[in-house]
Amino acid sequence: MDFKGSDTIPGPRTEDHLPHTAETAVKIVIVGGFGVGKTTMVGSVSEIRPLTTEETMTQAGIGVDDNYGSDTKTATTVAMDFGRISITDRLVLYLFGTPGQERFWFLWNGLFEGALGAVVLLDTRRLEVSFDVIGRLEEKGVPFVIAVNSFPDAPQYPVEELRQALDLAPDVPIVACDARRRASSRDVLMTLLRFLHALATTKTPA
Ligand SMILES: Nc1nc2c(ncn2[C@@H]2O[C@H](COP(=O)(O)OP(=O)(O)O)[C@@H](O)[C@H]2O)c(=O)[nH]1
Ligand SMILES: [Mg+2]
Repeated sequence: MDFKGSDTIPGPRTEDHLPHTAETAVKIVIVGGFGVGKTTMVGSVSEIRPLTTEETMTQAGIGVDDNYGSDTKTATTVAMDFGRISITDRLVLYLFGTPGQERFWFLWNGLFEGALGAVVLLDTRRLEVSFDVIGRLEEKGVPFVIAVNSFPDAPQYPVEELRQALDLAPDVPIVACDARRRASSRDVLMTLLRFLHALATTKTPA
């Protein structure tokens, strides 16, 4: 696969059908703690109307779901988000947003089945909500990139400080993003694809 031709990315599609030229479908998971922007990212970047399973937070979720910094959030994803984006006419990404809450971790095994890579969304006001998620990905051997979401009052750390705080390998890409913007979300996915491409290239014996 060659992702260098990213300047030829087609504009947003509105139709639901795949181009007949689509040859490669890649599964990508979007993960992170509660309220970091997973549903927002899948929604902003998807060319099909995203499937989202949201449920109004009930009394039962109070004290269980850590919703610090997301006081205005009244719905939480209980199953997952699903979307699709065509990178080129030939390459299609299927996006699976997965719940960060610990009580939904039983879903993770199936969700990582066949996943080529992951995006970990980060809210720098609550770094700790993504620690476990990152540990899980490392355990499962799923390559990932870190996307730091631009929440207005979130502290800004130098990249290397973040890398240290999250105990990340030196090659894991860390990028800033605004999950509400399609172009920004797509940039994150392109960063992941380039990273996967680089990994595949270095792992293949010459
Ligand atoms: N300022 C800002 N707000 C965001 C961004 N991404 C998501 N949000 C907001 O954060 C809240 C939680 O986002 P959501 O996608 O539901 O989080 P999820 O629990 O990870 O699915 C929503 O009110 C979003 O509008 C971002 O990049 N910047
Ligand atoms: Mg959600």
